[in-house]
Amino acid sequence: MERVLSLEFARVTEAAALACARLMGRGDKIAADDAAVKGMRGVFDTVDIDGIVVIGEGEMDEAPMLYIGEPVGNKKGPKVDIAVDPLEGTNLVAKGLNNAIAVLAVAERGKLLHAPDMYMDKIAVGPKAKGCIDINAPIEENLKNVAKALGKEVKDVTVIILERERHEELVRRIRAAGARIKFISDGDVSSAVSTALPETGIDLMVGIGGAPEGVLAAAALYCLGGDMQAKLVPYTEEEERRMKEMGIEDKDKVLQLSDLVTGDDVIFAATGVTDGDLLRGVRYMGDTATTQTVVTRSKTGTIRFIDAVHVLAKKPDYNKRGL
Ligand code: VTB
Repeated sequence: MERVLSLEFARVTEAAALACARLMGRGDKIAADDAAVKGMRGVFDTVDIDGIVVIGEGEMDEAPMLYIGEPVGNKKGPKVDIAVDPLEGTNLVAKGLNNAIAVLAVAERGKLLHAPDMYMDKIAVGPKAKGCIDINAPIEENLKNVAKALGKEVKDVTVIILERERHEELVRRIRAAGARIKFISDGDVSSAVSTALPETGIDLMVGIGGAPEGVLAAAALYCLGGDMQAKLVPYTEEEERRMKEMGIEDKDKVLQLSDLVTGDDVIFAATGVTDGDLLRGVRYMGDTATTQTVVTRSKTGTIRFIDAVHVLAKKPDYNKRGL
């Protein structure tokens, strides 16, 4: 992929964020998601790629846009696979809470796990703790190993985890081990990525979240030099069937970072919708709106934060009004 494409992908996530951020706090997560999808879809076709959505808004019959298998881009560029979540954290925007982002990842064709919409157990860390995690080991052991890799004690380690009943036992054990916990109500892509950026103060992400979100997080960690392991968690027979269809015979199979994403050229881009640990959200200044985006590319590992001022009068409608 041409390196200049990174900037194009930043434009795509910016468009999604601008389109849905107006709907912050309206209590309507469906409208917010729709707006983000339209914003993202609108810009994609101006990008010089021959892309296929492999992780998106759902199957073709469920989603009108950005469905799995949908071609995106103007076909004038490289053949790539694309994972998108135009609004990761629809509830967060609906309630005006922190950490909603618009996010995508791009890799060469066939290099992203085509994770279906089911749950995934995940553990993720930044570059300093790479190689020190084991999803099958007790959490106490992971905490010790991550603390050691980071040159601190377990009591100084901050773990980020989705606040869900299914994590009660895990939380009890993390507390007993003495580590710090930051709970999130949604948005485990941004939380996984935070582990790779020391200024966020987050050291370890654990717990069960969405599988598509897991692949997006893995793409970011792949670019940033972090680490992740995962296991699919199928709850129904249908999910089990879909897991097997993907060539994963056994739900206990540990997916390494390189099983989730691989290849020489992966790009990850995310724009803040609401303020968060990772990114500032969209701000409206009257005639303009500001966005903050992070873009990173596996080839170089450069992390670029892009602050943009958008002149709203010059934007297409779907970016102005959150339609
Ligand atoms: C997470 C989180 C998402 O779903 O993957 C979570 O990152 C997992 O599902 O923002 P449950 O909400 O069912 O626990 C979201 O919260 C929503 O897609």
